[in-house]
Amino acid sequence: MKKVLITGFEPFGGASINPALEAVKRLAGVELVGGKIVVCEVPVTRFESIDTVVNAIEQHQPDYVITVGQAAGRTAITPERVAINVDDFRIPDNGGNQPIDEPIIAKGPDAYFTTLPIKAISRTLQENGIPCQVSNTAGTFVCNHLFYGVQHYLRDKKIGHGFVHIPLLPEQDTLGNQATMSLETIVEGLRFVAQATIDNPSDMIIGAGQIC
Ligand code: PCA
Repeated sequence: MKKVLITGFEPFGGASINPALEAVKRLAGVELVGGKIVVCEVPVTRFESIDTVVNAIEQHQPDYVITVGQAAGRTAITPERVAINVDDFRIPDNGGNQPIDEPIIAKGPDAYFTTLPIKAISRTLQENGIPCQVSNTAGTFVCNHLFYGVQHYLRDKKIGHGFVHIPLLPEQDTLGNQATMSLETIVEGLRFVAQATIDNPSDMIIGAGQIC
């Protein structure tokens, strides 16, 4: 029986809702084939976000960790390929921090790749009718910060981890011109992300590259 820790960020930037938090509330305790989901809520604050997830990892001792955040403008569930060692915040985080071009870990490697099977995950969701594509940037705000920090903590441990961005919920699209996804589809999609992670100890070799 594998344990999958899925984490969701609280609202940020003056918003009252974050689909990541809404989704993890519904995923708490959900059974998978050969596994079970545990969850935790994460503050949108640099360093505190990493500490929160590291504490949850030490408490739950999961086999896999899937950190999740919202990405306005995304039209699909997007497993991230890479985390980079830089904080360049366009807006302050929930602690009022707004670093510009600061490393997350001084003298850390420039980047860490995901250790989740993102190609197999994308195929699984697509086959189940849920829009999904690999993303090659998690931005430079708290989502990338958490992705990098947790990868750094896990660098010598046998626990798979990756970050997944999800679209806005329909109720967040107050101007009616943004891409959205229903909470039901996001929850179902994240359940498939967890199941595909358990089912694919090594990733599939499937092209998912992009040409700029
Ligand atoms: N999205 C932000 C931070 C928290 C969240 O849900 C980001 O993409 O960095």
